[in-house]
Amino acid sequence: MKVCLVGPTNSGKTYYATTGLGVERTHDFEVGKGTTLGVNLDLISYRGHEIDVWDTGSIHVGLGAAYTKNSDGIIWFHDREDNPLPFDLLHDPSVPVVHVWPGGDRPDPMSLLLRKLQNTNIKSLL
Ligand SMILES: Nc1nc2c(ncn2[C@@H]2O[C@H](COP(=O)(O)OP(=O)(O)O)[C@@H](O)[C@H]2O)c(=O)[nH]1
Ligand SMILES: [Mg+2]
Repeated sequence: MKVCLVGPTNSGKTYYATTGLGVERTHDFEVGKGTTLGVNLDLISYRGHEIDVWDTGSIHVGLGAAYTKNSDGIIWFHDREDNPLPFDLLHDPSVPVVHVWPGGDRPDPMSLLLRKLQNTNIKSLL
């Protein structure tokens, strides 16, 4: 399954990908040391799901919107000013999006996304 992290620069995408998921990682991308170039890819095993995490860049966008194609889910990080995304999302409107707002306690966005995906799949079977 493919999950894309999108949002303006410094909204916490790479921080979440590197430290927020609480899973073993296949790579270590540097967080807080400059900006993501294009995209960071990581395959994680998360609560029994194999997930390709696409942590997109927001200054050096590279292929930008094209990274979001064929995502199963999107996690959209917002900053305090709620700056716009660096590129338009190219995703099917039926693909679930979880929004992450700065500060405070929040439920883990990846588990929220998995729950949304499960609900969508159940509905499609009914
Ligand atoms: N303590 C803490 N620092 C964060 C959090 N999210 C982002 N940061 C810090 O904010 C800066 C930018 O985060 P980063 O993940 O690189 O932003 P990106 O541009 O969206 O990938 C880094 O210095 C992070 O350490 C968070 O939830 N908690
Ligand atoms: Mg980044």
